[in-house]
Amino acid sequence: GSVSLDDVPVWTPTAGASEPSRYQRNGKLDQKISVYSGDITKLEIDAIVNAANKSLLGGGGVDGAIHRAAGPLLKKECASLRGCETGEAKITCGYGLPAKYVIHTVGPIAQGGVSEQERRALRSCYRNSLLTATENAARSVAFPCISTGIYGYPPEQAVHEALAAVREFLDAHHDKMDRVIFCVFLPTDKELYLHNLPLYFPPE
Ligand code: AR6
Repeated sequence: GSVSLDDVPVWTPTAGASEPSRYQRNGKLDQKISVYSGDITKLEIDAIVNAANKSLLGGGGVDGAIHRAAGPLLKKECASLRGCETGEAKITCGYGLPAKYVIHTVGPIAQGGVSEQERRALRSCYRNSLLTATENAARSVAFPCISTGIYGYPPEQAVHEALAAVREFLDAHHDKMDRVIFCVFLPTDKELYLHNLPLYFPPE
């Protein structure tokens, strides 16, 4: 079955402590971030992000899982989009998914170390996906760990681009976004996110 966001706990910098705390944003309290371990195709959410390739016509990894779960109409709409550049994002309906929309973004391919251009491109994937969401009134978004599978971007570097981009976006467009879910698939990614979140969302 699918997973309601009501059942996805909000992350706090003091998880496990008796008093729930919230990270500070311009002196105000905030609770919008979650780390969710599992299959992104199961989430009942406004938008899931797809780690696609430039063709937008499907592939392996999370892209393959999303296309399988959404059904053939997704590929049909994707074909009409005529591809997507690295670092950019395009939106479609969710079709058979419990998510209303799919935001397709194309991460950089990392080969033998990460260049500054690749780092910027990965950051842009997160920023442009969130911008595309808000342009379509999507107020809850789930991200996979873009580029860290088939595209070979080191997960321990990618996590910083993901967290910095989301923090920056929430600071600038706070009123337009309610929830951002980092959907991790590997236990090692869960550890990386939980370890690094307090750097970007420090406790009050
Ligand atoms: N839910 C959430 N995360 C998942 C799922 C899932 N169902 N399945 C895999 N992951 P990847 P990339 C994780 O390779 O590196 C495709 O062929 C996975 O463990 O899917 O950006 C595209 O068409 C990893 O942490 O994406 C492109 O050609 C993360 O998703 C290329 O792969 C991303 O791994 C894109 O490569």
